[in-house]
Amino acid sequence: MKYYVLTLFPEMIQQAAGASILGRAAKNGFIDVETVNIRDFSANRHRRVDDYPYGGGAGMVMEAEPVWRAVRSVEERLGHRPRAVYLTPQGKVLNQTMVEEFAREEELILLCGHYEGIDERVLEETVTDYVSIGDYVLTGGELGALVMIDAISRFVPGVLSNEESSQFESLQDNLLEYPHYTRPEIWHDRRVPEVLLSGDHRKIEEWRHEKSLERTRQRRPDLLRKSYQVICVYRGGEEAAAAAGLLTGKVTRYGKLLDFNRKKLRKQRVSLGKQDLLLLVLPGRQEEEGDSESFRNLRGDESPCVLVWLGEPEPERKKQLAELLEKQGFRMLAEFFLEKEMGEAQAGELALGIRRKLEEL
Ligand code: 6GU
Repeated sequence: MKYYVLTLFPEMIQQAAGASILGRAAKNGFIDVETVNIRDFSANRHRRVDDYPYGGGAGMVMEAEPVWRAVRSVEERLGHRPRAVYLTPQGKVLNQTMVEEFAREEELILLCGHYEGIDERVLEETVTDYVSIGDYVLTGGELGALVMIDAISRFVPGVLSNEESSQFESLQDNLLEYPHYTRPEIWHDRRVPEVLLSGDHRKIEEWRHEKSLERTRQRRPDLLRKSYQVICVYRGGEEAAAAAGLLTGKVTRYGKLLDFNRKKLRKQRVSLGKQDLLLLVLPGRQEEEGDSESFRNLRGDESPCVLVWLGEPEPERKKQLAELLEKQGFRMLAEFFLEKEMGEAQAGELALGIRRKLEEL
């Protein structure tokens, strides 16, 4: 990832981006943070880049021309126009899904304003994204740019070691992380929870999920409305089972996989709630048993539903299944069509697409 940070305070960026994990990542060539000093593009012999606001009022406004020239200098060197983010409290508040989406770019321009802001006209001509890092006001965009660089770089391959990277991200499920413990077993008369010493991995995972939910309820109840338990229902051969497992693991830490090749499962009622997401993975080629028969016992309560087809189904079948699911209480969020074999990268991309859809709810 290559970042171009347009700023009046390049030292501030270079200092922070040169240390710790970001510094190591830059040294090893996984990221590159280049600062572009907007003052170098001043049209003024005093290197001034700000002026009084039309209409009066307090403070100064950054002029359009130096900012425009600075952006153009990057675009001309690259030969294309990368996404250009303006850091501002008026932007969309940064979250993990946005971070992962930005991480898919090759280059990013991060434009830092100062004073009261930047002349609106150059923003209209150059900026593709407006990003805030929270609902408070900073003296400039630099800390916002650094927050973005830090959060995005964690998703650039090679930046984190295996030790540092967590396969499952806190916040991936819009849940807070469960509590952690290390030795000693007793400290200040406080014991490590018994279950963590049991060696029973299923029980441990269950306990952690419980604790995550409890903690989120206590500390960030606002997140729970955006948190979904993923129930992945699949039918079909090995490709379907593999795709379902891979995809579910990328969308959520705490998913449930239901193998609907098993007749017993198809016969019993499976009910989903409002905070459950149905992820239905199906081969495009029809099974002997029709969809209406296979899925008639699936019930939703306005539950969101994502269909993943492995291979293109008949249009008529697609329509009928969508109708059936809506009738049984599901809201169709999205439909995806894949080749038979799903790879890591494709699963990751699809998982991000699904989480983005969930966030739009
Ligand atoms: Cl990204 N910039 C500034 N100047 N203030 C902010 C911000 C960014 N995010 C929250 N407040």
